[in-house]
This record gives sequence, C-alpha cells and structure tokens, in this order.
Amino acid sequence: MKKLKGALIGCGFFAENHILAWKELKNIEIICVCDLDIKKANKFKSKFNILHSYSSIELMLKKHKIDFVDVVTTMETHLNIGKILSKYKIPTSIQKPFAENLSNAKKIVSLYKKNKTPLMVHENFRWQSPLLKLKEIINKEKLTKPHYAKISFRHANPVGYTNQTYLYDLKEYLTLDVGIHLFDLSRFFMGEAKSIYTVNQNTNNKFKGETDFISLIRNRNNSITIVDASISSIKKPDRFAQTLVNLEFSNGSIDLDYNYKIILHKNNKKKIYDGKPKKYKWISKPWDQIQESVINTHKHFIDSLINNIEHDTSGEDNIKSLSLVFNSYKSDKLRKEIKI
Ligand code: NAD
Ligand code: 89Y
Repeated sequence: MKKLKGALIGCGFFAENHILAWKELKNIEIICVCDLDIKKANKFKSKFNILHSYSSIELMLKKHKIDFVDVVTTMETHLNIGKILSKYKIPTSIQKPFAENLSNAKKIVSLYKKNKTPLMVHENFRWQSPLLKLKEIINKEKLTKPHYAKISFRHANPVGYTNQTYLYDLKEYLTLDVGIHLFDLSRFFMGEAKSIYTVNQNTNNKFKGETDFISLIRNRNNSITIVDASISSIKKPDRFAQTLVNLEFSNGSIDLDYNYKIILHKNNKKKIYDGKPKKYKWISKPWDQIQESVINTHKHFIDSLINNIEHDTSGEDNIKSLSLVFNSYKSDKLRKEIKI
C-alpha cells in the first residue's frame, strides 16, 4: 500500500498527541514538521524520528510533495496559514478553535472552496470512544424524539490549562476553548440549534475571560440542551477530561457518567455499558479519552480524503458550532436569548 505523505505544522504542547496518533495509522507517513521556532521543530523532528524540519511553510511546500497537512497551532494563526495551504491546494486538517471570530473562519472556508481543496476542523470530542459508544447505543436501541440533553465538562484540575498558558490572557476563554467541543456535541446528538441563552462567570482570577458558563440551547427539533463547563468544580476524583452527558427521548434515557460508564433506561429496565477508550502505550489518564480521539479524528480525515467525501466536521460545518460560541458571548453580554 502506498503511504500518504503528510506534514505537521506547530510543534507545541498538543502536537505530541497528533504525531503519536499519526504513527498509529499504517497508511500514513509524516515526513515534515514545521514551527516558526526552528529549535522546537528540530527537537520535535529528532524526538519523533521525522525526516525534515522547517520554520517556513512555503519553503517546506516548495521542497516536498505533500499529500496533506495537519495544523496544530492556535486560532489567531489559522487565517494566514490557511491562505498559504489553500494556495498550494493542500488538503488540511486544522485544530479548534477554527478562528478567533466568525469572519476569519468564513474567509478560510471560502479560500479552500475557491481552490477546491478539502478542509476539516480537528473537532475531536465527537470522536471520543465514550461519545461514539453513546451514539451507537442510541441508534441500536432506537431511542427516538429527544427532548432533553445536558452536556457537562466540569473539573478543577490545573493540568487542564497549565500546559496552555496562552489561555490565561484570552478575553473569551472557556466557551471558545472547550464550549466549542460541547456545542459541537449538542449538534451531534440533538441537531441544529435555533437559539442560545448563556450566563458566564469568572471564578479564577488568573484568567481574563470566563472560567464557568451555562448555556441553554433551543434546538430546531424543539428539544433543549443545557451545556455547562467550569474549571472550578471541586470533586474527588476530579472529572478532567470527561464530558458527562444525560439524554432523554420519548422511549427512554441514556447517561454517560463518570469513568465512561453508560447507563441506558428503557422498557422499565436499566442496562450498563462500558465506554472506555482503547489503550495505547502513549496514552494515560487524565488525557486518555482526548488522546485516543485524536487517532479516530485523524482516521476520519484520511478516510474521507481517500473516499473523496466531505468531512463530518468540515470547515463549513464547524462554522455552525463556532457561531454558537460567538452568539453565546453575545447572549451573556446582552443578557438575552439570541437567535442563531
Ligand atoms: P502551542 O502554543 O503549545 O503550540 C503551537 C505552536 O505553533 C507553537 O510552537 C508556535 O510556534 C507554532 N506556530 C504558530 N504559528 C505558526 C506558523 N505560522 N507556522 C509554524 N508554526 C507556527 O499550542 P498548543 O497548546 O499545542 O495548542 C495548539 C492548538 O491545539 C490550539 O488551538 C488548542 O486549542 C488546540 N488544542 C486542542 C485540544 C483538543 O482536544 N482538541 C487539546 C489541547 C489543545
Ligand atoms: O484546549 C482544551 C481542549 O480542546 O480540550 C481540553 C483542553 O486541552 C483544555 O483543558
């Protein structure tokens, strides 16, 4: 089998998970890495046994024939990087948050559209094993007509931000950084939203932005989703990085509880399932379900490219999740429900 040759841009904290996940896919070889800081790129190259390292994306693309690029940089860099990659027509997977505002996200989408080049946002929470298992049981058990969802990400573990110090200075923090995943999950389970009402709080003065939020979403199918997140939720054991979910349907309900336990209530019976992520040598708690999902997300990116089908979380699709994020901020600011 001919391997697809990829490049990875951004050799920071989360990129280590990306490269280790790429190494799990047999039909892939990451041949180049690139970081503005060449020392970081060189270190990454030797640590992960990569052939080439660069500090310039254009130079890298001129020197090598690359089938796809994986962008693992922070949001404010995405438009400029997207301009270069779309010009060279390189299929791209790009980390969340897709952009720091909707206007830039739309610009990136239209650049790739114009150049007929595939673009996926690396929205990995819906690719976590416990959430995939939840979806699988809903379908298998034919749970229908959802009316209620609660999607929660609450913890008090500093590991959830100490590796990502850029988060401290964001005027808009938790909704943009984590809410984006949870709104995407609401869309994944409940369909598209028609309005959002949000209340933000700051409970940790190390951060400029909100560190807690609660959102109420009315969905087009008339169901309601409550999304909430916090970095100040003290529990033992701590819940990082587990998304907990409660879903109610006309014929039953299902919960994703702590420790990947899934509980189905249907026909007056309770059934328990295990949604644990798969084990790999490089995966460990508390990041395990996030780390494993990176493999699943990469696989979806590559399979869709090979089969020439649109990605589930294409750039265009992710605009809908990002729109919930910015309307959530608007709602908190205006203290009113905002139509989507
Ligand atoms: P980081 O700051 O540690 O690393 C980013 C790297 O990109 C830096 O080394 C920087 O020099 C490099 N870079 C920036 N612009 C560049 C350019 N034009 N060309 C080449 N290199 C460039 O950031 P991080 O913590 O690794 O986060 C990266 C992204 O991953 C963020 O958007 C973050 O939200 C996201 N992330 C996602 C998850 C998830 O579960 N999906 C988890 C953590 C982080
Ligand atoms: O950046 C965030 C994300 O996308 O998932 C978890 C996270 O790393 C914050 O803890």
